Order: sequence, then C-alpha cells, then structure tokens
Amino acid sequence: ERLKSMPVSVPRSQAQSHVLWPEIDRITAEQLHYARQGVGEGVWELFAEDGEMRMYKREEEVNGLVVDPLKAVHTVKGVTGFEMCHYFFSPDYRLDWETTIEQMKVLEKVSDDTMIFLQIHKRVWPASQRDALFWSHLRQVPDSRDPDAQNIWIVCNHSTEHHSAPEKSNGKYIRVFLTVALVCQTMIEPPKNGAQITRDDLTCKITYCSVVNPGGWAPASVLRAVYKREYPKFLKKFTHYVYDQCKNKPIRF
Ligand code: 6CM
Repeated sequence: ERLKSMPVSVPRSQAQSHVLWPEIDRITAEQLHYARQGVGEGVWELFAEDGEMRMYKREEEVNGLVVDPLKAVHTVKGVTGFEMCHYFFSPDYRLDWETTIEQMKVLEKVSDDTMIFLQIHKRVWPASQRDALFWSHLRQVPDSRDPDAQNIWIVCNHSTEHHSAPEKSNGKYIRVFLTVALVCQTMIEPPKNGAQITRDDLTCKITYCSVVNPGGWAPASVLRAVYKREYPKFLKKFTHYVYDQCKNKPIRF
C-alpha cells in the first residue's frame, strides 16, 4: 500500500540505505525550497552582474566569522539542467572548472548519485589554508506545479565527517563548513511543426546558493574581497565550460 501511494515521479536513489540518507534527503529538500525563494524584500544585496548573471549576498557573521549567504541566478542557452548538474557533480570534470582547489579526492562513492569529497583549497593570504569535507548528491526534482515535468535537477553539497579524514588530524588545514546548492531547470521552446528539439530550443535556468563558514580565523575584509572576485569567476567559467562540453554532443535530459 505504501509503495502504491508513492508518486511515481519521485526518483529512488541507491543511497537510501546509507546512514547519511535521512540527512541528505532533508538538507536537499530544504536547499531546493530555499533556492526557489526569490531575492526580493530588500534583504539581498546585488554585488555582481554580467549578462544574464546576477549575484546577491547578505552580510552575516557568526562568532566574528564571515558567513555571508550567497545566491546567484543565471540563464544559459543550449544546455539542459541535467547537463549542468552532471558536470557540477561529477569528480571527472571538477579540476577543469574549479579554480579554488589544489586537490580533490573521493573518500566514498555511496552510489552513482552520492559521493563524499575531500578538497584542499588554495590558500588565501594571510589566513591558513582550508580543506572541505562534504557529501554531494545529485537528484531529479519532481515539479509540484507540473507533475509530468521531469526537467529540474539539483546538486546539493553539505559538510560532513568521515573516519578517513578526521578534522584536525593534520594541523595544516582549517576545515570550512559549507552548504551549497545548484538548481537547474530546462526550458524548451517547442520547435515548429513537430521538428526534433535542437540545442537552439533549450534554455537552462540556474540558481546557485552557498553558505560557507571559514571554520576559524580569517580576516573579514580579505574573505569578502575573495568571494566578490571568485564567485562570479566560478559561475561564468563553469557555465561556459558546460556549454563547450555539450555543444557538439547529443542532448541529455
Ligand atoms: O560550489 C563550488 N564548488 C563546489 C566544488 O568544489 C563545492 C565547493 C565549495 C567550496 C567552498 C569555498 C571554500 C572556501 C575556501 C577558500 C577559498 C579559496 C579561494 C582561493 C582563490 C585564490 O561546492 C564553487 C565554489 C566557488 C567558491 C568561490
């Protein structure tokens, strides 16, 4: 009975038997909800704009550490939401577009859609170098307003712990804490007289949200200056990269 009443559009992940699953499921749902909320009401401050891209932040500190939430929206033609999310999630391409890291390791492959990553980030002078340990989960999102639409995907990254890399086992790095979500929706302009869909008919609507706690001392002004430079650089580089990778390949939904 329970299985029968489950909406067929809810994708079932092989990661469900993992101890982290309840957390992954909850945080991913929360992040999706948060990403779908707009940036109105004057609480978000626009700090970068380039073509279709808009980046907003809210200045926040916790125990004197900068944790400014960031939210960005972007629109990219010629790619699908699945393609965007696939390139963001997969470790195979990370070093091609991620310019803030020195090293990346998959600590655990939980399933095809869920992995645990350890990354060493580049040092930001004059602070200590940071590392980040987080689970990353890719999933297709059923659209409540249109249950037939299978065109929204999310990647959610959230800090966790792992026996193979305890915090402070290596005094060299301070561990950052992050919650990041990339939500992408494919819009299709239906081709005239039932012709095949081509990349010209596709638009991908992107929302990227990030909250990073630096985990230990780092001067606020330096951190804010780094974020102001690095986040727009990341989103532009990453979306160009996906566009380039996909342009001569068959469309993947
Ligand atoms: O979301 C992004 N990348 C994902 C895959 O790496 C993942 C990582 C988030 C990293 C959070 C930032 C850690 C801050 C470490 C210090 C910054 C170093 C900058 C050095 C530059 C010279 O979710 C894209 C993250 C873009 C961050 C700007």
